Amino acid sequence: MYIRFFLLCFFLLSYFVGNSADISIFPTPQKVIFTGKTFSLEGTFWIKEKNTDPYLRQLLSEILPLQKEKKGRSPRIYIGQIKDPQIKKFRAQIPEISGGYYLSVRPETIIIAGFDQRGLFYALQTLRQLRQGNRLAEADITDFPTVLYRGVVEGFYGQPWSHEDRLRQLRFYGNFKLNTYIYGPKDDPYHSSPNWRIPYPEKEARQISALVEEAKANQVDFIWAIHPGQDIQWNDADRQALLKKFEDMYRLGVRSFAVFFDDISGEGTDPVRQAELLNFLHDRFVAAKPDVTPLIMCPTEYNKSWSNPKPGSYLDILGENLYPSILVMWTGDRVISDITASGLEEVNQRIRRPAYVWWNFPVNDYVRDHLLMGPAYGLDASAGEKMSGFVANPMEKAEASKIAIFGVADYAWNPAKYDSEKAWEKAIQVLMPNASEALHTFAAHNSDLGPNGHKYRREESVNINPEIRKFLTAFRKGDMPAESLSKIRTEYQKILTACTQLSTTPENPDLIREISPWLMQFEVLGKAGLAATELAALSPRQELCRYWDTYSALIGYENERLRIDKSYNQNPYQPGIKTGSLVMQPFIDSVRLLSEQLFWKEETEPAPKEASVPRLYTNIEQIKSLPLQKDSNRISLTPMLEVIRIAPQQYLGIAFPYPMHSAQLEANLNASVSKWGRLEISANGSDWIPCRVTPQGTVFTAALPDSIPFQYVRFINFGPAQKEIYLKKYSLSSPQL
Ligand code: 14T
Repeated sequence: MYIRFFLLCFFLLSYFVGNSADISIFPTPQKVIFTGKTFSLEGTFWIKEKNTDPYLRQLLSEILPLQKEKKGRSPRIYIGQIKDPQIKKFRAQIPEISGGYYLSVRPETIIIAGFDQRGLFYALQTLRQLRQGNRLAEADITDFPTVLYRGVVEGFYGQPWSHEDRLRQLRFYGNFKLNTYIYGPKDDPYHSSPNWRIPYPEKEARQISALVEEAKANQVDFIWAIHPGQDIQWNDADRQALLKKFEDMYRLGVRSFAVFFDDISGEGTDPVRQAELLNFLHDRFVAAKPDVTPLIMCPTEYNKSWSNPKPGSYLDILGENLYPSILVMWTGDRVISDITASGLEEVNQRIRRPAYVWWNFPVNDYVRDHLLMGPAYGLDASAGEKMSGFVANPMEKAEASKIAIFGVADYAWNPAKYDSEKAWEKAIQVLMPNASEALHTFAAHNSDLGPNGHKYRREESVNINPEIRKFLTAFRKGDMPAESLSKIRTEYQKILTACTQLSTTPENPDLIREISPWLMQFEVLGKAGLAATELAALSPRQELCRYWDTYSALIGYENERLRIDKSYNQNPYQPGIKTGSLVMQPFIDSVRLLSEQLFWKEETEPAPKEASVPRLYTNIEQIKSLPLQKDSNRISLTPMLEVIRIAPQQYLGIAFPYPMHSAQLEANLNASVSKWGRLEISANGSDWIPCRVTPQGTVFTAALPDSIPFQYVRFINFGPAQKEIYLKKYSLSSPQL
């Protein structure tokens, strides 16, 4: 009895001792016991079995010094899968799930037992993390993934990842136990309409084969996705074209496939046809080959807010018609969405299977001027059991996406124990072990997306934010809490130090290359922040010269910021470079504005508060939170990638805070609108005057008259039917802006 009690105490104690030592394994294992002890790797290791898989032997030798024969006190290694005789004794300890493993590390014996080849590979990844320099930590680990398929879907709009990006990704996935990479970049012509029917050119084909190989070596399933819905004909010719393309890809080595029906309109959206096609591909392709894995499909109604809730509609039809083996993707309650257990329960009922989660984070194709490098949070600890897979859609910047992907690896392996903050810290250390503090500072201030059409936001600058709020509240009342200001100053100083470190570190050159324009902007932010804190501390009455110098310096940095914003990353969607946009930049703007007010007070008129600005004017719910983009002399609705449904009497336009005359409008709604659409202006928002437009394909322009001042301009559907448009361009230029 007593002995048992002592044993229990011993185990509990050693567990905590082990945890407090500096060992952390990622993704977080299901069950770990550390003894708290480590032992030296000096004595070499031997494997008794002669016929250990050479690939495994190679992997193992990269972690431990191996020898063929027993010499002296060298520890013995047992390595194998559950079916192998050499680990028969340990069978009971191995979780019977693909990827499951049992790992026991002691100075006398090391047991590396996988349920399957993948489990064995994962046991070795864990073993690598138990090594600390020349010592190995003693441990007993029983581990398996909670979510079966875990990884990344390269599914964003914009420049697809390069071949080298992808190779680096696949190695990273192997290291952190992700087993899925879905290839589906929207801007690969051979993935989407109309060229999905055409085989890849030779070079691209060879690269895909190379990726398949690299994926295999890292125990990752390479899944090739096709996106045929925008122009698919529901006839035998297109069905055969798809089959043929799959055969082409099979010949290149691909063994896993997906079909995406997202972001399309028209004929292709029919759920009966979609299910028929998927079932056909299953029968004729998947079932006919010995080594092809179950199909994955992305539905057209891939999130709750876009799905018809009526029983028996789209999702229920898929649920009923699709073979049970076919996996169905889902982004959550919205396009960009946190993931909840209850949300999944709802959709699972309809699609009659556990959803395969497509998480739209850290994808930034709708906020391309921001980097999303903060923690991956908003993932329900209890949702793991309710999904068949979990894949993240990343940024165009592959290396920078790894921070979030690391979080995804940790979450999907063990959702119940996921700690987004810890995973974030660890990811940063993994990406830049020697400059982690600098990367930490950069990532902490490059997390939020800014205002966007999806209303998805992230925390940013969380440690300093309370101090900044406190300071500004006091400063607005005429106080100047010096201690608070000094803390803020230190943070901007930290930003500058981080910039120096990041731009000189030899670590991770690919990451540095990707973030380099943001790094330039970050440095300007640091300098402007220092100038702002200095300005805040000065009295315009007593220190006029210094006040003026500091103010001028601040304006100089402001101009530098705008120059960078206008020179780099000039994509047509969200051009520019934003950094620290939630907290650190607004602090600078506020201090500047308040200082100006302080300075002008008593001298002359008070400086104008922020003037009211043009607003989006629409009654279409789908786009109500879409931000406007302001340029010199031009204001635009932010272009959108999604289909916009515009019902009769619905409109989209701009409302101005002052009367406008002589403006030039240019719009491209990707539709010919002359039969049902009209451009109108109004002075008061109730009496409308139609304008003459000049159509040219799907583009139309209009010269808005200078005889009639107007405060509203709108495009309205005056026809009897709902129409589908895309917001490719909608901008108004005027010298008044
Ligand atoms: F298939 C999906 F699950 C999905 O999310 N599709 C796209 C995806 O390729 C894109 O990267 C992501 C983020 O922009 O959103 C989906 O596409 C959209 C969604 C929209 F709401 C494209 C335009 C939208 F307006």
